[in-house]
Amino acid sequence: MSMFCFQCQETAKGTGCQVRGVCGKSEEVAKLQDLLIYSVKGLAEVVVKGKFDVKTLNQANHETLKSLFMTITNANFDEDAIESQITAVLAIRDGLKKEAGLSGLSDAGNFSVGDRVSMVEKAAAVGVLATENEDVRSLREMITYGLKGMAAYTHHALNLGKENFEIYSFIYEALVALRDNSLGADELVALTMRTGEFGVAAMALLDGANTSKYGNPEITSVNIGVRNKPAILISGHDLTDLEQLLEQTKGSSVDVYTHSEMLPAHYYPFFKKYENFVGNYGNAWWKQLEEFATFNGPILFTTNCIVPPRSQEIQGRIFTSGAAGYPGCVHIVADENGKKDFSAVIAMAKKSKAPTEIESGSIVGGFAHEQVFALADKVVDAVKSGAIKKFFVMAGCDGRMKSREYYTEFAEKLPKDTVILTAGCAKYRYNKLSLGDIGGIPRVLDAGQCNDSYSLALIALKLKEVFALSDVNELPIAYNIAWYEQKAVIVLLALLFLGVKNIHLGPTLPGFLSANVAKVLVEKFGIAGIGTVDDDMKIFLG
Ligand code: SF4
Ligand code: SF3
Repeated sequence: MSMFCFQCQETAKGTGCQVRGVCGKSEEVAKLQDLLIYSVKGLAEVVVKGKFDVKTLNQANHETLKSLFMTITNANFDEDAIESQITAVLAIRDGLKKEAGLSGLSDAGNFSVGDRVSMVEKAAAVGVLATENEDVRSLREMITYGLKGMAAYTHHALNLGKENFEIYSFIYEALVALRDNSLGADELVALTMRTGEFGVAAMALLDGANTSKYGNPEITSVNIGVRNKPAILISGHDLTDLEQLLEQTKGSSVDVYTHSEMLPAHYYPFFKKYENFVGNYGNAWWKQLEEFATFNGPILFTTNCIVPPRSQEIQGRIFTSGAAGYPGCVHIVADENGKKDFSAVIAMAKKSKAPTEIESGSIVGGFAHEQVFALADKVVDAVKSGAIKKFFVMAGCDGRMKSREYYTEFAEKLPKDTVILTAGCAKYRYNKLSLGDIGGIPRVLDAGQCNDSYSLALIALKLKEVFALSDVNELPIAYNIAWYEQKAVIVLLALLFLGVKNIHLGPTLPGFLSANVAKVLVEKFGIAGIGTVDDDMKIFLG
């Protein structure tokens, strides 16, 4: 076995990628990512043992977030970038260690590496399989993946100048706990719940950061066709990158289209003032190989999900920023004030052909918490009159497995008196179907990106209040969630922390769940997988 990774839904055979990632991650990248995680664990040990006040640790806090984020599935495939990040983390660790005069640290707090070869060698001993007990490994990894998702959302909030130091403290504490051999299954289950608690805090922080800067999402019709001008396609989740790109392209001959998880940017009032912000091109991340070929212009990845490009021509049109990276693609770095210079992207766009149209028409979204609260009377009346019988939360991720056709079929077969609440790129499985509306309320309500699952939780809590229920599980809401990468893990843990039970998770249960840990999730939280659409429909509606 040359590598081991089982952090995403597409992991090989459902158990682990051992030679090369199904995602395209090489053995070397996988190992460097393992070492980066080990390095931040060492940094966390120094922060915790040195009793540092996290409010004084800007560099350590921010680089910890970035490190965790870089290892999320499909975010960063660039060995050089990961190697530099390891070096940076170790330098911060050693500086703090010296400042606190710490000694007696574990290997993670002490180790040093030189060149790439020594890093890869070191990584072999510190990866996922370094934890021998299967159940402890399962819990440790579930928490680690939750931390990665939490770090991603916290990093986006940071880009908007918003921080919550309690989240940083928790991340350090959890990273240290992940190497504490005295902690057994019960303590790790408790830590899993606390991870969910801070997941809610991270999503709330990002929601506040986004809405305070860009306004509350509102019902918006988004064009999915094209117009005849050269253009830039922006993908990923970072709205500050979009803002800067729109500022730098406004009044020019270059249009900007969103792709995949950037679609919900159209719902924010702030971005509507840009005349060249014209629509959404394409679908969820996994269709990018074909869609980038017909887009014709440059593509900017602000975060995951990158699919390794098949041709040099397309690779040459891909730019990355933030935690994203791909070897051979230009990475745009922020200056000390967070400013990014996108002139190379814009210059390339000016020389490109306009996008080729692949579809036409529009899709509607923008049903985040405030917009739904504004419609609350209508929604409550529809529930009371029986016009709406049930809500289905179908948030999460999309992916390339054929078994995900289940979600399209499920959406199509749902009775006409049900409403889908969605967020994340999972929506692309049904957001272009004609599912109609119920008294003017569309049957697919898209709250936004995966982090906007927070909105769906707030909507559930609001309905619980309106109907004066004591338990969120008494609501006519069912959860049929699709997952792929680690942001979905933090969304799931957040929902569990909020007390949501009987979540169905598909298209397959995580490979990182050991049989015993899966049993705990089933018994304690009623977690289930998916079956056939017809069988599940009976379970959900029975
Ligand atoms: Fe495999 Fe997923 Fe890990 Fe990629 S991220 S190596 S596909 S488990
Ligand atoms: Fe999608 Fe990658 Fe998860 Fe933010 S873009 S939801 S998979």
